[in-house]
Amino acid sequence: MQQLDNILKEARERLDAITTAAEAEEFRIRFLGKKSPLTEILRTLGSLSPEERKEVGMQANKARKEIETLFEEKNASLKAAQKQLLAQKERIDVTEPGVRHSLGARHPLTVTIQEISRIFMSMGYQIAEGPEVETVFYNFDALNAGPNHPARDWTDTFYISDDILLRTQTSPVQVRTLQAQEPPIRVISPGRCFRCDTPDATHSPMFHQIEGLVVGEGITMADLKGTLDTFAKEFFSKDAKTKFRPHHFPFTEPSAEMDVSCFKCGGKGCRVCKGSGWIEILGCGMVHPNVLKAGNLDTEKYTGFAFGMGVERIAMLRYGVEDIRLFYENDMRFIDQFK
Ligand code: 2NL
Repeated sequence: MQQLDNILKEARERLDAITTAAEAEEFRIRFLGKKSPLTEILRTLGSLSPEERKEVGMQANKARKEIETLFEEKNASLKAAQKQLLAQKERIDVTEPGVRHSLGARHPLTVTIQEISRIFMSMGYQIAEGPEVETVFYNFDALNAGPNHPARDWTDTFYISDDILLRTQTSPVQVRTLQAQEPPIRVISPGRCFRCDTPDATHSPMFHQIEGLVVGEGITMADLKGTLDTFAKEFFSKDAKTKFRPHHFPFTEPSAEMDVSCFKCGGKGCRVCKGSGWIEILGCGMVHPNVLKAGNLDTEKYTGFAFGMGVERIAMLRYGVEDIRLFYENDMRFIDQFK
């Protein structure tokens, strides 16, 4: 009986001190488990006299009930406390202001490409795209660049192997179009190009071009001039004037460069046009018969014109960007200005 009293007393004290589920489990094993002192006492009941057995048995069961009840109460209060803690920890303040995400902006090169594309699409052109990793055939041979043409030099071109390279212009896309489609053909090909240039304010080893190609029966230089003059008036201003200067490209004959009257000063001469009143915008010409042949076309039946312009150059002129490298830094303070 004294032992039972001691067990009860100890159990009460221990229960009071319990603060965690692990401690509670430890308690359960120690005071209510198979090897608890209480179980031990119940097991020795057989060695007692019938009166003692009755008395001790009753008291032992009473003690066990009390410990069980106290234990369950403790467990319940532990659970409640834990729930409270969790609720506190995971509390959400629905009145707290949200996190503002800043809106991105289209990149100025994307804006320029989309605007130029839109103008030509409105004239019935289709957009053609092609691989940036090209063959020497599509990048040079098919474009009438002779075997010793300086553009082929490995110091100017990123070669991947003897006959694979990073395209130096988007013309290979146009050659592929010539092979794949029957005239009449009207396509523009915007895309990335690569040349071995040391970066500076006006050079980047990766840059963008838009080329255009028109092939059909009876296409003349007058079509070229009318188309590109219309483009200049749409893109720069309806008052823009154009002029064509003779030039040389291997893939066109005759070839020309087109200047547009300065959109800043209107032709009087300023810093943008370096005092001349004119700004060089693109290169163009009548497609060389050798290029048409590379596209398996009958040069007696078909003629065409082509042009190419540098997207960075046009975007720099238009937005007054003084260093080409700004386009590639992805600094939102720069890009946000074109929203
Ligand atoms: C420039 C000059 C040019 C072409 C690109 C071309 C394409 C084919 C056939 C003939 Cl498939 N020509 N492209 C023609 C003339 C000029 O680009 O200064 N680009 C930045």
